[in-house]
Amino acid sequence: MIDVTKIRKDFPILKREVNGKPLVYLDNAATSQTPQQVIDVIVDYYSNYNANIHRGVHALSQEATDKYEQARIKIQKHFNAAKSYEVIFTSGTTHSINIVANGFSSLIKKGDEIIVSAMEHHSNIVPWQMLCERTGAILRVIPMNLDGELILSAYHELLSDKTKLIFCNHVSNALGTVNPIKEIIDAAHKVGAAVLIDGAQAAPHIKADVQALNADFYTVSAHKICGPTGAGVLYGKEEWLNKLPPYQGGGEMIAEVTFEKTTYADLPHKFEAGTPNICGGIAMGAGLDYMNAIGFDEIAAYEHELLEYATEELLAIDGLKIYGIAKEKTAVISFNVGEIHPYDIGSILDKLGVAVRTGHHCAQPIMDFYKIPGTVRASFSFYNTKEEVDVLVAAVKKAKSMLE
Ligand code: C6P
Repeated sequence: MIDVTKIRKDFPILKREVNGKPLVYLDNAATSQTPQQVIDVIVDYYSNYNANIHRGVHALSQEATDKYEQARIKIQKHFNAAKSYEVIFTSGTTHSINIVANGFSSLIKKGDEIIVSAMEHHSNIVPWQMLCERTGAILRVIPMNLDGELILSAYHELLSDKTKLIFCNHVSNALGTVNPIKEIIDAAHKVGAAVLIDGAQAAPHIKADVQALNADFYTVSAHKICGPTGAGVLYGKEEWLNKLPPYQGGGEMIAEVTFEKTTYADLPHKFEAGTPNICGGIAMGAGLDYMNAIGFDEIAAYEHELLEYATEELLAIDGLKIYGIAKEKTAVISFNVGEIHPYDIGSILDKLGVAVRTGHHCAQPIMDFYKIPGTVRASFSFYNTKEEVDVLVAAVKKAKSMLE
């Protein structure tokens, strides 16, 4: 059982007010808040051992290198990667996906097919469209139904020996749908295609096991799992990471450089050119430590309770429609009230201290599918409470009465 009162004391930001009202932070799908334990790790890094890594023989550099590599191992263990060098530090999911999309330029040819799902974030659409433009490959889309679930029979029909790559999020950021990625991966492997799972929205709620899933690539952003912005990882199976060329050239990713020829460093350094976000990587490990100490099963159970409660309370509001009612969902509620523009509701909610995201959520194809300009998205975390749901519901009612 989660002790939410105790947990909330770990998050200094939750004590602040916004527009004279206590902050009710329900924009966790955009970025999670940071517990003091992670803030302390960041302060400790800059106060005590800030140095460049893998380069110096001096004590600070050694210490920073050790902590950074320990964080890599923590992340490896959390996602059950077989090898620590299958975990590549990046600046986040967008960077991770672009490493793979660019790498596949040399492995994809004209007429090959790439499949994405209809409910992807732009980060998991645009890099593949760019890859198709470069190579002449064809992009196919797994359709979804009105409940916000992928139509798997259509996916199976799309698969053929032309299919080379599949891209699908584990959890949709705009709808909260948990996709059946194991089935998607297994079917892709039967036709010899590789699969990248965008885990950005799953990582805060589900402890993914990349070996059990048999994912070829899995991407994560630190800032959604109690860590800092500008950090994240790309997990890739060793065989795939060895096949892909480096994404960026520069320091630290080389074995040997001459003007005639450069050879590349082994994994993971081949994909980690330049000075990385050292503190960010270490703090990402601390964020996972914090969440693991609470327990992912406990987090999922508690957030499910919040989801059920909030869904019931919001649906009691006349004219409120929820987009995304999949059987498997994380605690994300995307909604509109009558014809009121989501931005107008979001602005009034903000005046009442309630932080939600409004708009297309970087997933315009989903909004086009529902023929709406956007939604109001309330996304919950393990530090939210039922009392905060009540504040949200009262605020939506007030917004409705003012705008209708
Ligand atoms: N979604 C949201 O409000 P970055 O920005 O690289 O850390 O993550 C991009 C990204 C990729 N995939 C999914 C499924 C995502 O949800 C996100 C980020 C945030 O929904 C900010 S746009």
